[in-house]
Amino acid sequence: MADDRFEAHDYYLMDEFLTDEHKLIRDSVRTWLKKEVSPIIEDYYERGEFPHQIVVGLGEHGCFGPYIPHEYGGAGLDQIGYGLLMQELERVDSGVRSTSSVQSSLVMYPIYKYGSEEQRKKYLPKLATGEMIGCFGLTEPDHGSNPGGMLSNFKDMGDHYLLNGSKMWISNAPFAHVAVVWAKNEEGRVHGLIVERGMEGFSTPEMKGKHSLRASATGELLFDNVKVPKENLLPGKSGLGAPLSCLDSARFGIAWGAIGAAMDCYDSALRYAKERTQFGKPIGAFQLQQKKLAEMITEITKAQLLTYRLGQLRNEGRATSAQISMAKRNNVDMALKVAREARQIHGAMGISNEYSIMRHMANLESVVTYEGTHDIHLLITGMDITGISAFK
Ligand code: TGC
Ligand code: FAD
Repeated sequence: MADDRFEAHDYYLMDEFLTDEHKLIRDSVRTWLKKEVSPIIEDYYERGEFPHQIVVGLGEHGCFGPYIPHEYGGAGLDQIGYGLLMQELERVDSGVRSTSSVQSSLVMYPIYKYGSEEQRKKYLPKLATGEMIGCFGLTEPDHGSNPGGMLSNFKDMGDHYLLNGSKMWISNAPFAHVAVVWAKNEEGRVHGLIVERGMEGFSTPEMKGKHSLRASATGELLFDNVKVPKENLLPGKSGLGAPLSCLDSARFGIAWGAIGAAMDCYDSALRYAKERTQFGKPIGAFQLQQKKLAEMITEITKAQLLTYRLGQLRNEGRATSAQISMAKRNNVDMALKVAREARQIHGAMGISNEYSIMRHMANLESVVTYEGTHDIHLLITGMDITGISAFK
């Protein structure tokens, strides 16, 4: 995507709902991404590497802890401002948005919400600038959709905790300085622990061979009798609800991010349909291509409306977890469908790395699975409307 010609599409004039601050932060990160990230992202994706040089810029544009208060180094934005940042990042690459989601909602948020004042002061300002990178360990080799079955555990040894177990599929793990790790105590209650790189018995091997999210690093977290200082336990909340509440915040960001990926695919397909000629006409003149484009912008617009309203509810503290699940599920599914249609409009060029479409499509296969799969979010809606859990 060396030549980033993206133009945003706002079919229902949603910009009129945004404040000047919203537009300023969105436009500023968009300009930076076009200049600094779009030209390099394809290359990093192909090499399967995270572009570390963008970390400082992500911090400067408020992408680490967008809604964390200024006093802890965050950008102090509302939920719609946070959502707009995620939309812009994922417009360029889901892996870039992932890095920001994990740092913001899965590392900074639990430390801010459930950490002690000492933990907030120690970690949050460095995480906000990117001087420190974090990761979030919930998933285990045998416990993905069912994190409540986790086996990672810790014992109280008097002056420290002893942590054992393993986590898998952890974004940012290979280079993270800190990990927020969820493990059970001797009574089987889930707690969050801050584990730091360098602690004896803690390792983070990288997972290779991904065909998706290649510009984001993924790894394991292995704990072999790791001595964790007692002051590293998050004191504010225990139980599975603690990590799941962090997921609410990250899933909300993904709902916005997926719109960004869809907008990029649609924008590229619309331009291509007007420029590419077959049978003596632009392909955009054919009804079949118009149908695809019209359905894409309809679905993008519906997702924008759903997500903006969810942002309002989040700002008022009224959004439910089930509402967030609906938006995450709908928008990622929508983005995948838009990506597939956009690829077809580009014909053979759609599979080329001259366009971002195949990269978005492959990335979205991770996004539709992580932070709760497509099926799990449907079952959360089912449980919410019937009052009956299909999980147990
Ligand atoms: P269940 O019995 O329903 O709930 C256990 C306790 O948790 C509470 N709870 C929530 N609290 C806050 N927010 C939510 N979203 C919550 N959902 C449930 C619930 O009230 C209960 O509290 P209490 O006090 O009664 O104990 O739990 P369950 O074992 O039946 O499982 C429910 C299920 C399947 C919905 C849940 O476990 C789930 O969401 N599974 C999906 C797992 C998942 O999303 N993993 C994500 C890992 S992190 C990740 O993917 C990062 S990708 C990062 C990137 O690169 O962007
Ligand atoms: P499984 O739970 O084994 O599910 C397999 C299939 O069974 C799915 O289709 C699922 O929908 C279906 N299924 C499962 N249970 C049910 C049910 N009750 N009813 C109907 N169908 C069901 N995790 C972290 O903790 N931190 C991270 O930073 C992180 N980053 C990730 C990055 C990437 C690139 C990827 C791919 C994953 C990441 N994950 C992370 C893990 C992710 O959250 C899990 O992959 C996800 O929760 C699904 O778990 P699983 O892969 O074990 O699938």
